[in-house]
Amino acid sequence: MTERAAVKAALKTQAVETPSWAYGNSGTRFKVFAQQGVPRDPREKLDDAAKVHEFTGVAPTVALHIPWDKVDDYAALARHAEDRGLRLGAINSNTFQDDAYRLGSVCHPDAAVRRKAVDHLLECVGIMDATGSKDLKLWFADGTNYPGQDDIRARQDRLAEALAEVYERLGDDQRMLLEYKLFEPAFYATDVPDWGTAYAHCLKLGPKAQVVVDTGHHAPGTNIEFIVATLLREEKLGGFDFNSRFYADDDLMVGAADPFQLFRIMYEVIRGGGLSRDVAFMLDQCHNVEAKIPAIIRSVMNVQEATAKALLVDRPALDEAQRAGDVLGANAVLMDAFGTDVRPLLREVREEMGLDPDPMGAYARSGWAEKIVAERVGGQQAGWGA
Ligand code: LRH
Ligand code: MN
Repeated sequence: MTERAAVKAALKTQAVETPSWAYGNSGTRFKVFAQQGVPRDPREKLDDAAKVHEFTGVAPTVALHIPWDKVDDYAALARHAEDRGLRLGAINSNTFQDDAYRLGSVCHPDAAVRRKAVDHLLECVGIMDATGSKDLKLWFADGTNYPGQDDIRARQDRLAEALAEVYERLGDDQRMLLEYKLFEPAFYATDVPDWGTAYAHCLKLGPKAQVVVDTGHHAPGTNIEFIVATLLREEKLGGFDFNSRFYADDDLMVGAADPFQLFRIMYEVIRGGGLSRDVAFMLDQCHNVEAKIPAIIRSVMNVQEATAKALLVDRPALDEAQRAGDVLGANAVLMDAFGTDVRPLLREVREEMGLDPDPMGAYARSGWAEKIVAERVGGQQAGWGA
């Protein structure tokens, strides 16, 4: 198989998971701007996600967030997805929106509050049983705002105890993905602030516990691809929450703020064997001012472009230059790949997949945007409900 054919084959099997909450209204503490045609329930979110998959061909699963996507019958929701060529993906817990969680959830000083939080996490595993999902994604807003507010070590003990109870409940083919975040909403100490803390807890728990790298959750200047390379080497990279940012957890379209960083990350994924391993490529974004479905289509295309460029890195030339200590030569090999216009290659891939080579244009021509604005009148638009 020629290199080009191998690259195209890899791109055809790529799978990007889209987040249900990105189809709903979102914003900042200043304003959540409602948009016409936004889904009112999880089924309509899946209907929109099906359009992303229809036009990109590589977005076959949708992550849910509980309780934002709470329904009476999760098996029926899974069937709704299947009827539209989709599967339900990661189940995201939410222990950050109840008044009880002011001082934390699984790390809260009060055992009754910790019990409430763990019961929610166990409920999410029950939902995974019903939807057939295998990933439980855990992000904790837990932390403190002032030195002395609580005992940093005691909170880690509480976290470990909660995670261990949930770990025991996981089925054989299920896993937990622990997501870290440097700060926000906590502004002094976050209980899972960095990859090291997440990794340490996952190591103690066992093979079904892995780390999620949300690209918006690091201090400015962090070399995220180094973290990716290290977690892959440790076989503890469970997945990504892809987005991009200029400043903090901006949750902008992946690849929009820093396409070179996304390329470097995908290069380390490929170098570390992550494309053929059980690494979940999920989007975690908020489309506060832009049209949501086209933004998600564009985001999937950005992941495809970064992946294609990374797959085109001339590895033998790079290995040789690196071994020879040829600094500029080695850097040039990577920059050549990054500088390659892969859009013609991706158009070919889409045509060979029986898709329109221009997903954005195809979506615009589909009339779906006008259809949902006309039909989705009344009812409560979906959002974070914060
Ligand atoms: C936290 C986070 C987490 C989700 C939420 C939607 O910032 O990245 O992954 O639960 O966003
Ligand atoms: Mn995230």
